[in-house]
Amino acid sequence: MTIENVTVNVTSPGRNFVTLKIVTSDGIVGWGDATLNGRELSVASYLDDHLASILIGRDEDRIEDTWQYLYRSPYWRRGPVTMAAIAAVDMALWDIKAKKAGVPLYQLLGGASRDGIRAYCHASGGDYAALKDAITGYVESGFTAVRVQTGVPGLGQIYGVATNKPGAKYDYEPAKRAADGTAATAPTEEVWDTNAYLAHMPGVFESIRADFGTDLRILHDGHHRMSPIEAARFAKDVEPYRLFWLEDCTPGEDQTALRLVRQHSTTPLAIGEVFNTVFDYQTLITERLIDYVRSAVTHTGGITAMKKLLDFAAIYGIKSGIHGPTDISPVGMAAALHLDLAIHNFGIQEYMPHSETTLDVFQTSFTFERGFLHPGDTPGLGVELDEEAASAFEYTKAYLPANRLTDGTVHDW
Ligand code: GCO
Ligand code: MG
Repeated sequence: MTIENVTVNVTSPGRNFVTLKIVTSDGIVGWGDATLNGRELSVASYLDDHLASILIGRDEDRIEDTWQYLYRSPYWRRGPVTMAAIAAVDMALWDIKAKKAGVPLYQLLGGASRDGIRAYCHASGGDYAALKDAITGYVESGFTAVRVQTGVPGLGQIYGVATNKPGAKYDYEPAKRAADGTAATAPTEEVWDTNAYLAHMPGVFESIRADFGTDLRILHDGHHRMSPIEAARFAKDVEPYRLFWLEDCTPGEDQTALRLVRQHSTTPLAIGEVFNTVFDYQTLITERLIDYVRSAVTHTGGITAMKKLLDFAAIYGIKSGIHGPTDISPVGMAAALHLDLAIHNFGIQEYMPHSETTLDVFQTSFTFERGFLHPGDTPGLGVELDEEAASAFEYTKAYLPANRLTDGTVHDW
């Protein structure tokens, strides 16, 4: 059989998503996530304008060959747009292969290596009282691992901290529309002060340990904002609070920056959500500078590439921590869960539940119970996009915020 039809769906049920649909000549449908937060239409164009016609007539079973063809044959390689487009094709082909075999995808990846996938959620609050309230809510709902982000005295709204009042909802949305819900025209800007942050955070972790004990897994995201020496000091300062990981402490493109952090501390390090190939990790993995690989299946070329990356990491004792915010669609999330269940070097899975509006459009078979996720046993990835429901939600431009230091200097993400 061959690939007969390739279409790109752009929809915005609460937030923007780009989904690839591949249909084979015998009518099997495969779905792939191509959502690149704040740059969605670039990937939609890459798929529509450059890849769709190449795929028509190809044998849908030749997943490895198709991946290599899409990655190696063009003159231009890598980059988030290209790798998100390749990821969507790859996921859709694995979805088709598993549907044809009549098994959930994890069976084709070697079968389950565990019964459930430990998930971490996002708890945040403008001050410690709100953060504590959020953590308490998540612990009571069964989470055994919590990412904590909080406001810093003297600074206003900070990325990763919910604006919602405590007791309502503790998550934040990683991209912003205009205040009235219509399309944004530019990113909002936030003010950042690394010194104030470094002075404030150790006390927050101390309070969390005092209030929640030693069992709770605590994670924290630095969002690439520290210099190498600042990150080294921070990682050392928070050692007594035994973080599960410190994520993205330095800018992602400088792999050697983490050498300095590693020399000074035993706080476990995670990085990679902005990476898109195994080459972004070459130094980090071979020199054992990190403990967790944070890539998204959606931004790293799909299941084929992610499996190889994680197998490479396994040789060095490095585990997975696959990216799972709301800007990864339920299709991309399902791809992560099948990998999580199958690989041996699973670490933890990020889980930021999608809104009900999103889940009305994407029908999912994955489950979450008492802190653990499972992809379900529906053949394929286990997610179907309801195109009719999706058509009611028009694409609405939204941006991740930018940030500047207190003197107005543009700062790192
Ligand atoms: C995380 C993140 C996200 C990203 C977002 C970018 O989940 O760890 O840092 O909030 O910033 O996915 O699109
Ligand atoms: Mg992150």
